[in-house]
Amino acid sequence: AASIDMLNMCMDGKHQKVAPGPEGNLYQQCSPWKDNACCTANTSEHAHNDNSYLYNFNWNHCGVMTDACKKHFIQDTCFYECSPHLGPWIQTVVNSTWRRERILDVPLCQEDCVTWWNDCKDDFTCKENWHKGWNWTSGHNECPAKAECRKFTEVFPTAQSMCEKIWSKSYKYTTYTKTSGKCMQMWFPQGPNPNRKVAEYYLNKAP
Ligand code: FOL
Repeated sequence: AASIDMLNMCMDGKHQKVAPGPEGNLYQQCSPWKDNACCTANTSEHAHNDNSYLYNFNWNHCGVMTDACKKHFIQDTCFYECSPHLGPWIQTVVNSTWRRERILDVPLCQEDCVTWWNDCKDDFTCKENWHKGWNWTSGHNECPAKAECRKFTEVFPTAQSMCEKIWSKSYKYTTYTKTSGKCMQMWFPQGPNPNRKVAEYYLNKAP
């Protein structure tokens, strides 16, 4: 509809607010979004937990995930739940039990993807796509019988493969750097959200 502000909106996911707005406090790694967020304080806190109620997702499905690696998954959760500037990449999902909208091909800054992949090099996983195909009988995701735990770098030979495949193309790998204004930053310091201008760039660039 004409009244939708593509540069300041929330996706219709599982936990996002209906509209973005200030939150007095957001927890730790989600705090950069506190001035204008799609996540609540409660969501931001749970984003930091293992097997959190958000998706009951178990980072430790192939042994304990290292803290160095996990911090990027926490940051990804903050980005996914809190970002008010994903409008240009929000898509309707037809067959989903848990969300009506998703993000597709969000251009991620190269450093954010590469440091994430580098910090997970000592970790293990059994699946390339973390959205689908888990065994949920225990209440959290476990590796399905046929899937063996392998090194992250075997499952994801490149940073690009990890960032693009792990959440079914939520992200698009780019070679743009954080100062370019042409890629979205998962990590940014407290202050004005640099991703608004990036969303504006892609919105106006669209055919
Ligand atoms: N981060 C980003 N950047 N993009 C995302 O889309 C994203 N999504 C999640 C977390 N961080 C994200 C949510 N993760 C299931 C698995 C993972 C998950 C949410 C739900 C799940 O229930 N999978 C079932 C299939 C459910 C269905 O598709 O209906 C499974 O088979 O394992």
